[in-house]
Amino acid sequence: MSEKKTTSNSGRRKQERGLAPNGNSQVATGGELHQIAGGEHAAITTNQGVALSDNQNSLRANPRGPTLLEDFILREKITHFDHERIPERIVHARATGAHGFFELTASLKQYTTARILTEVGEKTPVFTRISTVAGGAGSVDTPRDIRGFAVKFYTKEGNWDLVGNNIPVFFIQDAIKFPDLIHAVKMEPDRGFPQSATAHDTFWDFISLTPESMHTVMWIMSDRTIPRSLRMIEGFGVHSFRLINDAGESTFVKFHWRPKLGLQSTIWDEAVKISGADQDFHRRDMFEAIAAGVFPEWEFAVQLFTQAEADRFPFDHLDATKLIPEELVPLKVIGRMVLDRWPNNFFAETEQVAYCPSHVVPGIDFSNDPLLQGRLLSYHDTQLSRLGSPNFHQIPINAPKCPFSNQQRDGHMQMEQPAGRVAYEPNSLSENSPRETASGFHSAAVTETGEKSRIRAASFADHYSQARQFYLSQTAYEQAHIASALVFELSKVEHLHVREAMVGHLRHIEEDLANRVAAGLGFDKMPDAPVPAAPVQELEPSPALQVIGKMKDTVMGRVIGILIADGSDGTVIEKIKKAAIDAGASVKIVAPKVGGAKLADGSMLAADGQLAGTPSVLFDAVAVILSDGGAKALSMESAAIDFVRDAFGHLKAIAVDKGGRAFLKIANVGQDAGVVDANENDVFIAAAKTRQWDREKSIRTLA
Ligand code: HDE
Repeated sequence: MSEKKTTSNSGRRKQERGLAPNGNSQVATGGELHQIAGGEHAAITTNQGVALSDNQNSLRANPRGPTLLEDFILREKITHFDHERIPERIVHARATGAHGFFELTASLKQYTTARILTEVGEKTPVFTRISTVAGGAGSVDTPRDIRGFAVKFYTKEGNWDLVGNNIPVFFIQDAIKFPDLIHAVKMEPDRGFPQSATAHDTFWDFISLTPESMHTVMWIMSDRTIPRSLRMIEGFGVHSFRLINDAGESTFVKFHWRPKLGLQSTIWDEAVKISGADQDFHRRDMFEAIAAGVFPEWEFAVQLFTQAEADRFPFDHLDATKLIPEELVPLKVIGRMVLDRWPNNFFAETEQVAYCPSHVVPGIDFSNDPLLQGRLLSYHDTQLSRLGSPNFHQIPINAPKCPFSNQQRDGHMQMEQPAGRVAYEPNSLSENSPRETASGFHSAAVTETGEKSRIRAASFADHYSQARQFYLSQTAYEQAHIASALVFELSKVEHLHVREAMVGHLRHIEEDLANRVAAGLGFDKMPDAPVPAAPVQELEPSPALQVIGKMKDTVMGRVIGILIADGSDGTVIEKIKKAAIDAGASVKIVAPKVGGAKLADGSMLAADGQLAGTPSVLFDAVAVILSDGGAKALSMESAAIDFVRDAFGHLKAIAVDKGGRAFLKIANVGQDAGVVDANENDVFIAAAKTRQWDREKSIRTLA
């Protein structure tokens, strides 16, 4: 074949369009810098540093002939691409992460030597990852699920990972049950569905046979598992940990995160619709908040207690299915965390970050909670398989920001090149190799006695008392949501005996709850309750366990959507917008066309969202500002009808002008105290701070 360069037909066509045959605006050769639109660019190279002259065409025997195996450029690019994915986390695969800082506001010097808890005013960098549990990495943000709340503190004394959840209790008491729990909740192995849902047979079958799960079941059926925003969830370390002071004394501690914006949840029907409208609802919300400089913030608080106090609790604090009510051991706020920087690269940071509960610093230690003890093994093991090397700590997101050094060597993807002949300790050959330090990590000196056995402590036997306490602590609205969630979930369970077994457990929690769920499931007789392992205790209700009770009287962090159309009154829109922004909310304009609407005064107002793609589920409250003509035009738009119906159905405040009110009528939407005059901005903002809870009974049958 001739060596002569040929130009293909497509090459000729590109040349006619002013492009080089390879598609670039100018040909780059031999690694020199070349010009394409946008300025000077370094030469694109292979991973060996060889500059590419053509990144658009593979090497072919002739322009229409077979591709040659010789093409190392093609092979390198495709092979790297083939290996781009690493195993996703078996749980907590779907997540949002951000950088920020932790600042201590009150010292715990009396209790611990951990510098991060003693140096008031010191700022420690953090990377926080908030996740769902059951779904895969590409699943939606808003299923009913627990949220993982993992914080890596890059302290001056090493990395401390506090790997918690947005719920203070867990399903099981012993780590050995975790693989079964997760296999039960994940998609069923024969059919590969459902993705990211507890509403299926295998989950409820396992739960119905695991009475210790009942407390967590109450939490997951509550609105805590359908949060409005990741900025509006609490976080809990769940287990008891120990703090150790300079005298070697230890104090038990539970860790808490409390959101500055208060707690807020969605309505179940709303969460379902958000999943369709914006799969990335929570990730986008966090991204937008950080981009706007409205940084997500949490208070950090501790509950501190001694062994003697723990001995008086009506439960065992080593049992992760139990919480310590705030009324029993008050929370002491000691710091705050602010997330102020979005990662540069999702994979490098949010995906590769490796949390391990075993990462603690001197002054912090573990309790004997058998669930925690199992986790101390699991996470490191998981990282070895996911990140593929014992050197995962060298990945920038995982590397401590303080000096670290030891005699561990080699392994896959070793980035360090330690010099010298000494790779052991102790040694006498090196003058500067790392040595032990007296102030280094010490475990709490605890005496352990007793017989080795596979026996659960009798103090772990009470499975219903705190479940009952949680249910009775809720407002009537929240109780109705719990009952309705149970009816929804169990209605998806095909096996009647599983539904019955669950209702049997509910009878120990609260007979009225069991009755409501049984009625919702259409039972004609009440199933028997199982024999409890320990009698149910009557515990004082704890209002701190509510969501509604912990909503803040604010619209900060909330979004108000204003639906407009051609002919809308710009003055009214502007006033609502100003009132909302002054109160700390953000505002989005929704119109039938993204280019905007022509207002009554003839000016154009651009939209932030096009009506069909921006339903009201994306907002906390809405305003409907329409001319009579606009209302009429929108009466033909199902997206507009759904907009107002859903806003009403999801108990949101709605501000309307004359046209807006007419449109509600067309859409057959009722009027109540939450539907306010668009000119009464204060009334609207006040209504937007909450949900119209009383409306719910008039529009939805709850269990
Ligand atoms: Fe986890 N858990 N877990 N877990 N967990 C993982 O580790 C495990 C438990 C939690 O954003 C895995 O790196 C066992 C309780 C969070 O990267 C894995 C047991 C709590 C995250 C693992 C538990 C959690 C994980 C999967 C029972 C709240 C995400 C990927 C003993 C206190 C961290 C990974 C992130 C992730 C094991 C129970 C929270 C498989 C064996 C209780 C927030 O190692």
